[in-house]
Amino acid sequence: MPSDAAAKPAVSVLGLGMMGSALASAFLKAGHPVTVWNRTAAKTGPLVAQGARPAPTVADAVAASELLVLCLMVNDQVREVLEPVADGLAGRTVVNLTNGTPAQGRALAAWAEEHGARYLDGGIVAVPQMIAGPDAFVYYSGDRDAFEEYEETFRALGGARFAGTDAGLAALNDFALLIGMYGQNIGIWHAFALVRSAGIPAKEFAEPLRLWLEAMAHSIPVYAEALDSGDHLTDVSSLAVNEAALPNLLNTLTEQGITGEFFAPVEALIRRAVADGHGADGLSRLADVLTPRP
Ligand code: FVH
Repeated sequence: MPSDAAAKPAVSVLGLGMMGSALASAFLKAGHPVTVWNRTAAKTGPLVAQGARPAPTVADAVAASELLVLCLMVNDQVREVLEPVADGLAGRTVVNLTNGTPAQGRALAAWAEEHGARYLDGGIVAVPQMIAGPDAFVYYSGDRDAFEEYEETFRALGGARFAGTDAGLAALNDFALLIGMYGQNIGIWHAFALVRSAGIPAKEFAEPLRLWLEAMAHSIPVYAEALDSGDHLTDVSSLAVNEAALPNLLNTLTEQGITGEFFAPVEALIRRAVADGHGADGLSRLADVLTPRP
């Protein structure tokens, strides 16, 4: 342990699943005194071997550190776990890195503040193996003073991004990234299903797919500029040309025995945008079709 360990804030990590264990381990490696609690106590073992102090009860974990980091499966469990020790939360900072909706984050913030605690909701943009590495980052939202006080501590996990004082914003940003990922992944699964239907090994197709998606990722800032300016006119690929091509894409899928149930709504969205007079615009216009304004 580094010699400045005593100077670093103590952290209690509650919830030692795959992610909670990675968080606790990263805090330990950064030299923080770490106390750990988990419903199934056996999971504290590997962290105790790394230098963590086991807390037999939630109350012990809350008493041990002013900074409490929770990483459970869902937010209902956060409330279940903290409710019995609510009186001990005054003066603590609760950082909830459990997956949940923005509304749940706001409700937990209000509840924690009622009990005299500062609250930060978090969205972890990493898998456990990425924690503390260069590509990991976490969104935080809620109490700005708490974020600023512990920002350096949070950097033990990876990048620390403050999303705003509205406690719901960390979850909202996190889900926006996850939605981008799931959308891209579902395209990838269709692509593999299609080549496999023609007997092409997935391995052979992986490289062209990777190259194409990497090239297309360059569109992200172009889309952002169009969305922020409201000018979606394109010299790349119009909605009209996509409207004409999409039936062929759908027919190719179904002719190869692959369901078109994911792409049919995509075709419908494009058709609606063209019918609304946006045929000359680029694909970024679809964000407006998804969120119709009054
Ligand atoms: N793993 C990942 O890649 C993602 C990356 C992004 C963030 N997510 C979120 O992190 C939360 C925890 O995920 P996890 O991967 O650590 O999940 P598990 O390994 O299944 O651990 C779950 C922990 O929750 C505890 N737990 C479950 N139910 C209760 C309860 N009723 N009371 C108290 N604790 C509970 C469980 O305890 P135990 O089963 O070991 O006793 C684990 O500690 C999650 O929100 C992800 O969406 C991870």
